[in-house]
Amino acid sequence: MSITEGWVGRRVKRVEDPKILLGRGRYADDVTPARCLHAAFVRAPVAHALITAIDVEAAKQAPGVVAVFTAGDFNPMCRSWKGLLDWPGLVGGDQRPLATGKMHYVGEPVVMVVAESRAVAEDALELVTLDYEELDPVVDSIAALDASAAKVHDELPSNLAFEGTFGTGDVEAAFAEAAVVVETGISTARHTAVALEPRGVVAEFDPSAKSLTVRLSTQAPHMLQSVFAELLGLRESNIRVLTDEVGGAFGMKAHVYSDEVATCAASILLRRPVKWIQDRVESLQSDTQARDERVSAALAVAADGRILGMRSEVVSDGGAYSVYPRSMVTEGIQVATIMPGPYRIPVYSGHLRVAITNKAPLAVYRGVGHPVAILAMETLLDETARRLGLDPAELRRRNLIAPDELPYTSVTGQVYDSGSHQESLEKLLAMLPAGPDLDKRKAEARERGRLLGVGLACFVEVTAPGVMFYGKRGAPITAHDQVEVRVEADGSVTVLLGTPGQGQGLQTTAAQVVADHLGVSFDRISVVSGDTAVVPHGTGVWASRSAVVSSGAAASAAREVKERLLAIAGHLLEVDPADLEIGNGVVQVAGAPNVHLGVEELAEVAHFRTHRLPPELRIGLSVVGEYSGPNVTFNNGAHAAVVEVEEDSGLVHIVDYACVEDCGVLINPEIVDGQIRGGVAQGIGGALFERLYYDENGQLLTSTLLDYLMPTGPELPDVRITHLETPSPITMLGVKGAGEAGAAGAPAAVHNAVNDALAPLGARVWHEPITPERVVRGLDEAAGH
Ligand code: SMO
Repeated sequence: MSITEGWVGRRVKRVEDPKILLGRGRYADDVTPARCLHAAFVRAPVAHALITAIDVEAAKQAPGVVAVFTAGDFNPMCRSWKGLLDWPGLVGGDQRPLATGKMHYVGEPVVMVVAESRAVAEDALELVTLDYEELDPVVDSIAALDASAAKVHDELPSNLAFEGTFGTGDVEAAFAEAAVVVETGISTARHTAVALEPRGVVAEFDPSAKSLTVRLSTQAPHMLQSVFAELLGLRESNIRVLTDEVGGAFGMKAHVYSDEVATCAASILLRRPVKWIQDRVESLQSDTQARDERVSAALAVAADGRILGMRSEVVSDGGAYSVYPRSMVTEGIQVATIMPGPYRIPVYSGHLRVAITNKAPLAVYRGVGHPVAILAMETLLDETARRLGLDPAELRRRNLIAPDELPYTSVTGQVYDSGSHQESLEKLLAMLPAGPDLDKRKAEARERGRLLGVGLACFVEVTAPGVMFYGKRGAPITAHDQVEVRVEADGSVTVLLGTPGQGQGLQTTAAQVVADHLGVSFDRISVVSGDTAVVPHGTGVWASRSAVVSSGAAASAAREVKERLLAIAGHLLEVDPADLEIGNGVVQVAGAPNVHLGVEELAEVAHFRTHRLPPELRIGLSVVGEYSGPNVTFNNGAHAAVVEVEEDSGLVHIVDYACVEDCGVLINPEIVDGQIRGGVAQGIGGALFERLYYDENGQLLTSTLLDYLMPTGPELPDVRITHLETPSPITMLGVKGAGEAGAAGAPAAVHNAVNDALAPLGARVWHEPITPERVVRGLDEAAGH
């Protein structure tokens, strides 16, 4: 019973924005405690080498330098770490604050200089002499798996971190009976998050209390509280992790980093605050990277276009270390298991190998495997449609899961709880040019020297995974969230989020949910997050989970506070609380609106005039609610790109972008739109621009933003969005995750559009990013030059 205005579903403006827009946001670098020291790192200049000697004496003597640390200083006080989820056979090399014995990738921290200022610390880096003996670099993921390859970690049997096969059924038989077998091979290039705010940490050890306060640009403060305690041997309750604004994270800030642990260790040893703020070169060299995947895949198809079976071969380049705690295999496993997507695929076998190489560690990045899996599947479908002479939309229509098949268990065991797979495609097609109109546009483009193409991509996306995902596999990552809802003495409401709001609008959406479930106005609610000493537990922002899980926790806390308000009001009004209703901050007798009390009056009584209440009444207007979320809930979507390819230069222009997204109940469509647009931009970056280029020696050639191309405003299309709202039957509010969907669908939609443009000339491209050079080469090969 509620007479609320219904804040959920509204395009409420984000409460986070005024602060950020006015330059009052607080990022890691905005806080400098008294007596703070500043750190800089000597990083590995080569990919693979034995460290033979390090001479730090000259650096130590430099004026203003306080300390120079090498591995031996930190190793006795800090445990090594590696991300080993409980996947059979998964191995990884030990990671430490500073390179120990060997250097494993360009950019690995080797020596830490701590000084009175950052400038002094950086200057002193030049005074460190690092001697090393180069080893054979392991750069190519397939060559890395060869028995003759040098080993990245001497203590491991080989460079194979993990091998597994996913899927079920008699794949051989399906291929034997197929009318057509279509095979493709695609690859995506290693890229990285390029957060506007680079990583940064301010560590402050208090030796008297043995407490450590860490201000950190992270998406998982509570996880890092656990991990810092574990690694540094401190009591977890003595560790406080603070994060306010986070200028971009996207999965990249969900791990333990050597340089960040080193900064904490330095503060402990020096008993002074130590700050380290990353620069852009360090970001491109040492942030976790992603999407370094090669996939070959094949479909067995009946003459009418029905898919009979599928197989795939995935080689994932995991880089040098298995990041802690998520490991280096999450992306590869997602690629192999998500590939069947929204299609009815009876049998499937996906074989995955993850290689260890001398590159920066591979980890999760917005979409985690989805962009690659969807690219493999969707390019294969388009190729199949061409082979069968079928319209690509029609081929999809014949294979998409139908409403009456839901819930649907995929061939890799994923349960799609609900969705609108067919409807999404139809709604998308209605947004696109087709038939004679499309033919006309293609002909008109051709007159301008451009090839016009349309590409589709349909997908499902894993969101809000539960404890089975990381917890059951042994990682110190919780899956549930807590939210505290507190009515203050004046009737205003404070909401304390366990999971931090950090740019994705979580504070706004939490306030909308609390407004509805508590029965107060949105404008009376303040939201606090990002301080582990203040807020209840929350696992953090990852896997499109925070709106799903946090909103459940917020709703359950708000409902309990509402019950308490109604009980107090019932006593004061001498009516049965069951006859009361609450909305917009007013409690009234149902059907008798003149008998009412404001929440501020109730709050005043509950705080200061408790003599008016019977002792058995719960007077605390502060409740921590929790929600574990579902095992997993799947969103679905369909994206389309319209591109024009310059025939002479190979340059790709995206002239239109349309998508249909179904993330269940929309808490705030404006915020979801923003999430989709940002994700699409990153997906387009992967499709057309972004590539961390390691040369044959493992040297990173793209360590500035002059070399590492990213899409900017002029390269990005307007994104037209249609929402469908199929509520999840298994989440508390029917909400599904939305944060990664844009990045998931865009690479495939753009890629298919380019190949649709090139196909009339017999050309294709298979590798991302689709650079002009690759397009021209494709056209040249097709023309037989
Ligand atoms: S890439 Mo996400 O933060 O799981």
